[in-house]
Amino acid sequence: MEGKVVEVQAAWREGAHVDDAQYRAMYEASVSDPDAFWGEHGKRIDWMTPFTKVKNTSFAPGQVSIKWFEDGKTNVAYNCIDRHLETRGDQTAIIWEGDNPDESKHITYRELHAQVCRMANVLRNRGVSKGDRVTLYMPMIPEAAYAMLACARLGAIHAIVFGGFSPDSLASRIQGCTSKVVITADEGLRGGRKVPLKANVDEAIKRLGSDLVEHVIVVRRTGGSVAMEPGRDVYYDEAAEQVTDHCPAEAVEAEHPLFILYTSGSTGQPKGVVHTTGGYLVYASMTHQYVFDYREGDVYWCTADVGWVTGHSYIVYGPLANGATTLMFEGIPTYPSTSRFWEVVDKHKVNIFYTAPTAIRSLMGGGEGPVKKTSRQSLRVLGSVGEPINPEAWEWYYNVVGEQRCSIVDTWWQTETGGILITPLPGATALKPGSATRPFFGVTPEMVDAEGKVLQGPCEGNLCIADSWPGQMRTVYGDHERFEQTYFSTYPGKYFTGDGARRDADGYYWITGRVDDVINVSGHRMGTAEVESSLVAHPKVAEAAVVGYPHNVKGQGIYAYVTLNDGEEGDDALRKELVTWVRKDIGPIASPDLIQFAPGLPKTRSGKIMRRILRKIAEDDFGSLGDTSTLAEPAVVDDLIENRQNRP
Ligand code: 6R9
Repeated sequence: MEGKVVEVQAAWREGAHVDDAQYRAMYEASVSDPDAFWGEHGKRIDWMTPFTKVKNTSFAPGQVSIKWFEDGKTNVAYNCIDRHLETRGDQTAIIWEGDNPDESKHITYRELHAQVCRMANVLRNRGVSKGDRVTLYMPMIPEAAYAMLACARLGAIHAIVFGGFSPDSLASRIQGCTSKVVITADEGLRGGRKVPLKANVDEAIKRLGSDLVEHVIVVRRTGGSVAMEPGRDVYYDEAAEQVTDHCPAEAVEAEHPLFILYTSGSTGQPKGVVHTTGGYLVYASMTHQYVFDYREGDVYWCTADVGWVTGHSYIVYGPLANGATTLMFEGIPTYPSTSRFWEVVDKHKVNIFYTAPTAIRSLMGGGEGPVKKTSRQSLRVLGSVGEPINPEAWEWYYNVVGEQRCSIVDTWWQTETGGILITPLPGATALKPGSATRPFFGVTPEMVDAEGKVLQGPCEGNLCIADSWPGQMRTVYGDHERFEQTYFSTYPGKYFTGDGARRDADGYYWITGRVDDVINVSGHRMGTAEVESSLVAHPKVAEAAVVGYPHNVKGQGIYAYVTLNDGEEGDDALRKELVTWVRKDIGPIASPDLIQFAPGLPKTRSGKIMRRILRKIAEDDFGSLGDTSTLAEPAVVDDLIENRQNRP
């Protein structure tokens, strides 16, 4: 094989779900006859009405339509809870580890059932029924999972908004899916600091300026005092006392929406990605089992937040559908110390650990000491997700955290894909540091050049997927045309991921990052257009262009070029003001890292900003600007280089 290879260890193969030969045989079967393959694996979940049709999908221009198991009926909460009660009612479903290391609790499947039924009844008493949208703006507490599953139980559609988003961002998402009910907490707690969730909800509702939101359900987390609007707001514990812990799970069609999750793209406002019931759950549970080589009795921990897709598929739905014990962590990797992750691993004897490269890189900065003082003997599989993992971070994860004993799964996927698409399998795949390796069952990657020509063999190009898989998003909420336009029009007949990749001689994929105007900051997606529109909304700003640049810890940082209105002075005070402005407007994850005041931006004669040049200057790589002959005013480039902000 080409390049550095870490072979599958005998210990990883022992007891694993598949070895290399089995992977190859199953992969071949999955792509040569998807109906037969998924017809079989579709039965891994329980159906109230069994399906007879399996795959009915089209990527054809103008008629994109994706349906899986369409005549079956099931319920996601039933599959994640009820079906386990007989065999594992007393097994821990969720281990909750609080921000404060002295706080943790175990919730059994039986307790989970009672809690979810209660939450469902509280929702039902407030008029929530099948198809209604419910917005969740929650900290990482068990009630977040209860709320997700309670919606699923009723056939209601949850739309989670990450707790780090601003009131404005929250307002536009509540509006986007017209939620009449919002579930939140008084305050969140992260790294010892309080997050004013309820106050943000109040502010968001004020900005909506309508009576769209009829009910706000407030879980008491810190007990901090918050304003409660009579008739609209209710404390969850008080409402829960009024209802029973019995609530039937509603059988819904396989294609009934399970959730909406907003995500950034290269243009416009965030899109509401829609995932449905049957195919999503089959895919989330199957990938969870095979990718992490999940085994009966394992303690599994994914450090994501439920506000992101990773939290949906790999904290809640995949693991619980598999009857696993899933750990939910409220805190951050560096509180109270940089040993926290590993202390939690030891405390709860975690076997499978799944985190993001940005967390690994930030902990790497603290050296081996904080890791070495913990045991980590329980660990068997280490996962990575969210952005390309650089080989140095991979090696550190493998050598220091896993002591060369644990397999590493670098899992490539997206909000849109519902579950993992390209990944090693622990017992099957020889690893290459920095490569997401090979496609999961049923996934057909295709590399195309800029003209859409399909490339063969080793190559570099744009990553597409040729055919549908069960976990794929079905539409953009309320805008199917935008769905087709965004994902199926660049290379007609294919799903375009927005990522660039390299395929090596062994058929391994190396994701190189986004090829569109999306930047990836600490594993979080940000559209450059969103940050730009926030900046230009500032009264002193005339124009703005935002690009990503390499950042040691975050992967990419946000670099903003800002042109001020005539007469305005660009100084450090204004830089600070603009950072605060964007934080308030979108949320802390959108804060620009570097701001360069620019008298002019490089534009073509037709007025298009040449981002390629801006990216190069932000990368401090202006020796190779390429062709600048089409610029309207070539002189602006000299000024940009002269005043660049990213200097070693
Ligand atoms: C699950 C998730 C998706 C984008 C995706 C890609 C990047 C995610 C990656 C990876 C390289 C990996 N990405 N995992 N790049 N290797 N293992 O992160 O979803 O927030 O929608 O982001 O993240 O660029 O297109 P989402």
